[in-house]
Amino acid sequence: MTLIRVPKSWEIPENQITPEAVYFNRRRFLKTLVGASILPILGCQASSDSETNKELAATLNQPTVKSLNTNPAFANVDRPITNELLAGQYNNFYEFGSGKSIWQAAQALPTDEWKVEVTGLVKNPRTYDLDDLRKKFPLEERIYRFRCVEAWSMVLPWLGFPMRLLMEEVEPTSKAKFVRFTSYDDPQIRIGPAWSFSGKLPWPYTEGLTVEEMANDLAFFAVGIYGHFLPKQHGAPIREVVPWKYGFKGAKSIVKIEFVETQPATFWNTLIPYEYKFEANVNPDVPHPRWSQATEKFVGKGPNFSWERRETLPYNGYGEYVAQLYSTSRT
Ligand SMILES: Nc1nc2c(c(=O)[nH]1)N[C@H]1C(S)=C(S)[C@@H](COP(=O)(O)O)O[C@H]1N2
Ligand SMILES: [Mo]
Repeated sequence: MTLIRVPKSWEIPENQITPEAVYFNRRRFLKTLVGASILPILGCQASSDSETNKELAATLNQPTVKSLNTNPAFANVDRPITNELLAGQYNNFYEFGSGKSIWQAAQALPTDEWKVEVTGLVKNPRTYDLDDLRKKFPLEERIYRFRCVEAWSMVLPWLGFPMRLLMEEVEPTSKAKFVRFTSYDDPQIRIGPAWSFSGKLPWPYTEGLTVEEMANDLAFFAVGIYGHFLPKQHGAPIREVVPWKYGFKGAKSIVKIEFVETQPATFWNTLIPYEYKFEANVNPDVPHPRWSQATEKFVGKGPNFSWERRETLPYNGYGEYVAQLYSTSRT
């Protein structure tokens, strides 16, 4: 094996660091150096330890969503649904750590007394509690491709409702051009980093869309996954799902939805604007500044992690739904 000197963190130029990927990649690098199996790095430790496996399964075993219909337009995709145990142990949720293995730490998220405030430029401001989120809007299942900006992908069966139904209830005014989503944040509970090589992390996690994007058929609020209400690691009790955009656009554990006039500041775009754009549509032709986006590593049926190399599709395969949003609004 070639001996490579691992640069100290202070020797790595800032432009080589992705906050989203750095800890994971450096861990992988270190493990490779010591000749360890690749499996623990991919989050497979659970498969070899039945106690941990049981604990993981318990976190996923949320109440079942009853009388569920799969929306026929989103019942099939061109690849298998990702194994539930794999999706539930390989997550991005920076509030609970910068690695992928946050599922245990995320159990500290307090979801029982949840409230989501819908505010800003709307005719009917509302606050929804947990029961409203689960019962007010008719729930459906949608099987969507999911593409992280880090070039891994999954297929996930979400349960929830189109964002448009919420818009119809709160009625954004004609001044509202954007929406901003804010994730739950309690510095007492958050164990994720406060700083990265690019600066101070702008907690709480925030994301945003244009109101046209939010009104699109695909834009979805998920309250469940795999037939159950959301486990905490997936962003309980409500998160955004916008499958034509990179994964970081989908804020988890939302507490506030705000309609605003100008493009809102968002978490990754504030931290590293040249790497994480506000729009962030999946586009195989536009490389990330430090890696290609032409292909992705797909996590499939399992039961163990295996990474299948696939071509990345423009708009993650959803161009027929969303391409017109961009050709007409920006000529
Ligand atoms: N609040 C919050 N939401 C978040 C993130 C996060 O760190 N915090 N990570 C994002 C990223 S980068 C991805 S890829 C997805 C991961 O969703 P999953 O773990 O349910 O697959 O969540 C997104 N939403
Ligand atoms: Mo991501």
